[in-house]
Amino acid sequence: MLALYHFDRSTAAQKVRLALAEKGLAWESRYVDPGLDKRQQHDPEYLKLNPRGLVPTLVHDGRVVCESQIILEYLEDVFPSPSLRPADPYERARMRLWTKLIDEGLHVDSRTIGQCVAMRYIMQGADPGIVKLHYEAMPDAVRRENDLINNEKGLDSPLLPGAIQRFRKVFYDIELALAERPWLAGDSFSLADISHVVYSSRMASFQLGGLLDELPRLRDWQARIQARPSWAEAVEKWGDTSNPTRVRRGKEAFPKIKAIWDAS
Ligand SMILES: N[C@@H](CCC(=O)N[C@@H](CS)C(=O)NCC(=O)O)C(=O)O
Repeated sequence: MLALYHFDRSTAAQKVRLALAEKGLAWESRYVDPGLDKRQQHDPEYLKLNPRGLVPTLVHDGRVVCESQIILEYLEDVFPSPSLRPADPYERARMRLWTKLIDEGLHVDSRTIGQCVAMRYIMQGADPGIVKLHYEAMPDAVRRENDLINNEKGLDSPLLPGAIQRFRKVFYDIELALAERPWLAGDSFSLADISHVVYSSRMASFQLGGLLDELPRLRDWQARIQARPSWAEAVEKWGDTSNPTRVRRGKEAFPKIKAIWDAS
């Protein structure tokens, strides 16, 4: 039996749900509510499964697997068909060069952008005592320190330009790769595509999709993935919600983010 601890808009959870949907696997949902009034990711019982207090966590026949990129590979090893890893070892290596980027910083960069653009306003609007409790309980020190800087400085955060520059570089690399082949790792849709598309699509939910207008192949690739049945099942059904704060603050932030992007 497969159970997934996750929440709706989490990019890391979206990846795993996409892989599960592509493979047609049945799974039980264990929803972890990250709302400031619940913070279920910090529940002691959940921390026993995932000591970093993050989603997703997969439990397969009682065995716990954390970290979305590791979960993707685990699912591939245990449920190899249909395959989301190229058969050719060279293409497989190429796939892993792409997926490696996520844990080298891209996921953290995505959080920085979201926090500076919109999430800081949610924190600012909340009861300061609850926000304090939230950060005191957060086990991941890097995430906590980044958030505190980003919440305070917003679009002037020293962490923001680097995050945007790194995304711009990866998106341009994707554009170049797609000039030669239909999918990131080669001829077949793979974990590389799943791992990256959740970040490019997240740009739109922060009203930053316009940054991608200059990348037509990336846009086409994203549209091809979003047309797959797995997207409706794994992402849309759960709601990659563009809530009013994200929409309003994203629109306000766009000119400044675009200026950093253009200067990169
Ligand atoms: N490296 C981890 C990152 C997971 C992660 O950042 N999860 C976020 C949602 S995308 C989360 O649980 N956030 C809750 C929090 O920060 O308290 C993975 O890939 O699984």
